[in-house]
Amino acid sequence: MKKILSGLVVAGAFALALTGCSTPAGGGADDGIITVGFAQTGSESGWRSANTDSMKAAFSEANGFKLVFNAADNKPEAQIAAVRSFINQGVDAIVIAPIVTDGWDDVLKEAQAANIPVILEDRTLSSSDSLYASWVGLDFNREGERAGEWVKQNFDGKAANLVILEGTTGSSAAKDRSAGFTSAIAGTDINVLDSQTGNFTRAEGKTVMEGFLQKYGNTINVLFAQNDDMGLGALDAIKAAGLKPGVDIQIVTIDAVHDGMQALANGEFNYIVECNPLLGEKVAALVKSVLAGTKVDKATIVEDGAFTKDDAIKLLPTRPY
Ligand code: GYE
Repeated sequence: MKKILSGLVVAGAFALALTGCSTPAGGGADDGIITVGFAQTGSESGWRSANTDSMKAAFSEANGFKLVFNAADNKPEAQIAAVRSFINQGVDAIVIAPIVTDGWDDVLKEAQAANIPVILEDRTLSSSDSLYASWVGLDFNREGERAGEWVKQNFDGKAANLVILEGTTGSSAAKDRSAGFTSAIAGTDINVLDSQTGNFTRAEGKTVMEGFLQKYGNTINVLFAQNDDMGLGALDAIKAAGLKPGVDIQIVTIDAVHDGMQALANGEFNYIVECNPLLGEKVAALVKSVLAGTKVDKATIVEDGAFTKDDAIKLLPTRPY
């Protein structure tokens, strides 16, 4: 923390003396603690909870951080306001999990003008990469493609009817998963009946699936939900319509959080493409490197797997989230 009140410095030095720690090099104005503002999307899904937990664990006091956490409830303007407030507070670094890709130029330029490095985690944004130091996340396009490859393998040649629950409109996760999925099923005879956003939440996944079932009845053969939570919401709608999820309507989702893996083990989901939320340690290491002036990669992609029912049964007992 650079901009610290002198009283706090004294208190901090006293605490350090008590615990036997030495004053950091340079002493005085810098207590060695790195203050990081983290602008999280919200708390829309199981994936998000696991990601928030991972970030809070990595940006702990024991690791030398003070974390200023904000969750924007999936409202892009609120997230930009949170970043602006981090700049005003004079934090040492800002981490953003961008809700949507667009609208970031101004606030990123403000951070740059204030000399505060920005590190992105999870989703990407559309601003020039000169406006942020680094990004760590997943290959959403490949995730969508893997889901599409599974649909192609199981349904091509059957004139199957498919519905899609998309993630948050304007998010890189939704855009790239849609693009990857569409390219994987291109040229097949799979018929996309409908595709609507369920905003990555269980509640909206359920409501939108209810609408699909009203409109298309039992002609739906397969559902692609762009995250587990929307798929889990859809399970309720499918059961309420008197249909058997996993059998009457086969389901492929993305994430592989605990409840999703449980549904897969139960035979209610048929396939899950993994999306790893445990990014905290990688982000914390990037923040330290950037602040130390070490050159870092502009992009770090974390590998994902994909799971069947048998995998889920085997892995469930040891899954960390
Ligand atoms: O798949 C979904 C969450 O951006 C990868 O956001 C993330 C997505 C994740 O709400 O569950």
